[in-house]
Amino acid sequence: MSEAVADTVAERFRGLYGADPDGVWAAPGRVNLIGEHTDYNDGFVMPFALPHTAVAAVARREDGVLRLHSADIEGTAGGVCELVLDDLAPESDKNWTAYPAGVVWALREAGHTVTGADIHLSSTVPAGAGLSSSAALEVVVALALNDLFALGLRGWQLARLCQRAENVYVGAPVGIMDQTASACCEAGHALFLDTRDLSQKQIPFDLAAEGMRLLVVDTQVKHSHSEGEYGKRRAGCEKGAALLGVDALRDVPYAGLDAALARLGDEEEVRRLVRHIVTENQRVERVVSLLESGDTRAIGPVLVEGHASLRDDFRISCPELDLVVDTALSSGALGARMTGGGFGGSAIVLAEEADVEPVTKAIQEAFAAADFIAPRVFEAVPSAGARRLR
Ligand code: GAF
Repeated sequence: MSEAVADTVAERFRGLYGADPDGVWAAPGRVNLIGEHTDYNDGFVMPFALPHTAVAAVARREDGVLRLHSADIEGTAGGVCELVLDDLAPESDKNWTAYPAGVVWALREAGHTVTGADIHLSSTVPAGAGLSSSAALEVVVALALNDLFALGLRGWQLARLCQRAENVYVGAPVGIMDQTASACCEAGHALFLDTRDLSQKQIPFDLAAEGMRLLVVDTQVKHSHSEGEYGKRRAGCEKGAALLGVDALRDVPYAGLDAALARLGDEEEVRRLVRHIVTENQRVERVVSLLESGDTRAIGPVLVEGHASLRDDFRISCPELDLVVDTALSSGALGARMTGGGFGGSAIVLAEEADVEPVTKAIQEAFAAADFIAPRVFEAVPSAGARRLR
């Protein structure tokens, strides 16, 4: 499978640039099992990698030029985009090319020697679906350049540089979860990540072996206009931390939540944000301990609590996401919740293998009855993180 993909992408590279690439790399999108919006609060997250990947065929250049091409990434103009490395400047590019160019900019800004590259990219990660298509693009380019320029950076270091590219070059105030997931996840595992110091633990997560499945339901509601709302939530969380006198909301312990909320007085909106973050961190810890003790089915209700908190306290759900969750639960699923940044995108559904068909059918029927666009449903199998294919 990855051999065939690498062949195709290398072949297209040759057609475009008239020479062989130096190598071919892949980096996946991700699904977040639990731990939403906690990553810019120094908290806990638990994503796993999807089989869907961004693939890059890359050749090194020495002349300070970066050439980028993709035939299948949304927003692709079609032709080869040629950039001069010394001219790369934050927020100068509003196209998809800002993600790979931003990575080159971030590497050079951090003092690494990158002298240019020819890149052809192809991706199967659905765009705008809350499954980290942008992080996959960033990480695959970072990994390729790390290898070709012998930079010696580790996965978490690449993730930090990719986050910087997205924060400063692209101009989106995202946290560190998606890039770390794409760079560091392992097949058959979910990644328990402490976003404060990026310490990690791979938690075995093989639902099929236990007779269950995890479905991704892409509502097809694109969340591309959500940056403003995302930034507002982030600013609200930072305000909460400042009012409570802590570095980040991660520092408010679950046992101290009521006291913290009382201190926030009539700051109703900030109180809701704080309550979500503090309870969400605790939910991640509960899920980790349930998985580690082999009580996998018991994570279902925790996912549902997480959805309620995102819907009612953080206020980032939408009718389509709520319909997936409500329908999944009423048709027999073990748990369900929205996943990713919110305002559209995807939900996840945990179900017994035997219930996958009826639950999927019920969701499809409910969407048709509500006159929503038909959702895209697929099984999420925890897959490998970023890697070199050849
Ligand atoms: C988006 C962001 F990119 C992540 O950093 C994270 O905040 C997530 O939304 C919400 O958990 O995917």
